Amino acid sequence: MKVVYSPHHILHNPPKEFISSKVVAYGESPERAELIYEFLMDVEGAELISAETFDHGHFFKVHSTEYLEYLQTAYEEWVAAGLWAEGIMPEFFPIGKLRGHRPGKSPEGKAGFYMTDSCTMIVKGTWEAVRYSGYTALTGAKHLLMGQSSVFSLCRPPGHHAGFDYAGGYCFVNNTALAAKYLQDSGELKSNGGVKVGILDLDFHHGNGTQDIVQRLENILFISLHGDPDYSYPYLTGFTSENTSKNINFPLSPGITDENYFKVFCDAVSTLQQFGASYLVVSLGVDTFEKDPLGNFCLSAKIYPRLAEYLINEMKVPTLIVMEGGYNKEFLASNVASFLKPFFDHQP
Ligand code: SP5
Ligand code: ZN
Repeated sequence: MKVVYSPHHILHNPPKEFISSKVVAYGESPERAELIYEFLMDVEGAELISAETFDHGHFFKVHSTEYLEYLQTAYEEWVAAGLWAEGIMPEFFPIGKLRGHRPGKSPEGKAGFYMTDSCTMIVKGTWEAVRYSGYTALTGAKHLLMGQSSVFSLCRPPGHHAGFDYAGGYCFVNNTALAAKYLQDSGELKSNGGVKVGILDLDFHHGNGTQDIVQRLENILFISLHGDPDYSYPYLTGFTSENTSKNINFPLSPGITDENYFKVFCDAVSTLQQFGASYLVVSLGVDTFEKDPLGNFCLSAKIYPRLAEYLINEMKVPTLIVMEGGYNKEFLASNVASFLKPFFDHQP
């Protein structure tokens, strides 16, 4: 099975984040992707390939023009204005009436307009890393269209908290949405008909950005299993009250164990089957693991191959797996590899 990777992610290495009222080392580090990459190098069945570049037109289908321009120019503007050269962290979070309708001209105003939290920082190399993370997802999607039954896109930075016009939760470009839209458009060209794409988000956190983007698209169903937002980031989204014909949220209680999680997972898969997805994109986060520092679930390492096996046997559609979160460095790579193992073994 092909595993797509690009070393450009190391250019995105923010020094710190502000979390729970404390300044701490940035939790989403280059080491994360490196650990997974190095682990997979020794796994039989993993064929490592490099990301190709793509036309930026694909990015504009899931993000606003103004927001993408912001990502490309923000750091230079920030430094030119004499602000902190290490990176951009918003100091101002405009809500309601304060938000206005335009970002204005100041770098501070733009940061507040386009960024949702203080655990996400834009540094000098962020755009370069982010666009290659998008290319990594697109390369994976391209290989599915070329006939692969499954591909793993080792994206970093992650993407599922990035909305149509905002960054947040360590995410800037929504890699999963980008790949889903690309699969749909290119799949339509191939088949001359409407192509449905299912997105299954297994990261511990609600994929608020993906939810935001799919509302603007057709024939994509987004299903997310995540920690109940009454206890977990992103706190204000991920409730069942947000469900539409385009997204279904499954908020789950702190401490949930393998059996209860698996039951909900089976319901989610059955809904995707009824929807009739021709392609599946999995937003894979292993911050659902019992020892993850950001999650509060009690899932064991054994759940991951079980989930993958079930997806393969039940969905039977080409599947792209896109990397999202997971922060326990001791178990990150092995948990990702355990999820991928059934896909490696099922290659025709
Ligand atoms: C992609 C992804 O997984 N992004 C997650 C961003 C979460 N950032 C804020 C986390 C706040 C966690 N506080 C929990 C402390 C538990 N000990
Ligand atoms: Zn997460």
